[in-house]
Amino acid sequence: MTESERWMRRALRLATKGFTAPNPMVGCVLVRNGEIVGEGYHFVAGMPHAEVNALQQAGERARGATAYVTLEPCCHYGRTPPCTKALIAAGVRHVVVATLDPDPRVRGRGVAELREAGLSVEVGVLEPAARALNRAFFHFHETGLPLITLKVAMTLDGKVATFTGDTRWITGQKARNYVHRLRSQSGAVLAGIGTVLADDPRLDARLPGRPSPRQPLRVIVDSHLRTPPCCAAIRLAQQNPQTYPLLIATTAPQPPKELAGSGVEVVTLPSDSAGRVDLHALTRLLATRQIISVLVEGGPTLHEAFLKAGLANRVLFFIAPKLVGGKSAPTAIEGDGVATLAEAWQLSPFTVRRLAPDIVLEADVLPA
Ligand code: AOF
Ligand code: ZN
Repeated sequence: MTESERWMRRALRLATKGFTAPNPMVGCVLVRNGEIVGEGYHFVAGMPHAEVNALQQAGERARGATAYVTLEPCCHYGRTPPCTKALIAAGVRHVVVATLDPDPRVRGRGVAELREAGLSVEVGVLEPAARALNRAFFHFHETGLPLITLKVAMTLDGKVATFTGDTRWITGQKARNYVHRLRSQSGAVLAGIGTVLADDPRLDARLPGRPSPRQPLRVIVDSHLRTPPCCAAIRLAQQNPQTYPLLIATTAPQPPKELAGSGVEVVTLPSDSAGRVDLHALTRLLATRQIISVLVEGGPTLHEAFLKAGLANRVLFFIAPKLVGGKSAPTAIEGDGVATLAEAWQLSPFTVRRLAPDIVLEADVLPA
């Protein structure tokens, strides 16, 4: 590993501390004479960028330093001023960038501006890792759609509930904490009406040791508006609609009176051929709201509908070392399924992570 790669690896690690959607996670390390003089990361959208935090820590010591940044420094006025100007003003001499920024407001112009100001810029150090870190951000700016992940928590025999409907809990504490972290990093968390009626989920992010983590947009896919007005997800929105926004996606033309003024947004969307919410229309709607990643938390009918619509990009299966059996106990993916193995949704090879006692399997859904 070269010296540049070592510093970049440190910057990548720092970046993962952020909860930045719809912004990318970015880390920055400032090095002078082989020593770190400042480092920082982007914590949450609307707050200063990684470079600005690192520069603030370095103060005068940034003069003549090399900046290792996991993403091309921005050159636009967004929620915050451009990082290029801050780096130039601080007297940074060299900038090492892992990958260019796909945001149309930047796209190479950040690097060009730094070079015009006389800084030397190197691009491409640990690029694959930097792209993987912000996969949703790249996916969104390259396709115009959010990255959609199907999340399942199941027993080893593929059940997501017992035959009586018991679901609490299938996986252990570590796996559940991990899911809350994912929720906090996701643009939106989705659940189908079946799951809302069966489990009454809050769909918020709760992180141990963090009293007010960033919250995703919560979405209930409810074709015929059966969401009970007193369910936990709605109560949360009523208490604090700014922090806990809730959107109900339906095909029903008229939102019921009970929901008016409750802090819940009801959106009527076109229906698919089965009379359910058209998931393409829903995905496009989320994209217009700058939702770059969506965690679909079930249930099994909604998961199958996302696969059938060709919209699911990846699957994340938490598998608990438990067996529950029961031919009527629901499994991870339901709907009608496919008739033959030739029609099966093909996945990439798994990556495996242990969150004892559970395991997590992750794979991409390959295009049909
Ligand atoms: C950087 N460093 O740490 C981040 C960058 O609304 P704003 O002002 O926060 O701008 C968001 C855009 O800035 C985002 O889409 C991406 O292009 C860039 N993010 N750039 O130089 C950072 N988070
Ligand atoms: Zn910036």
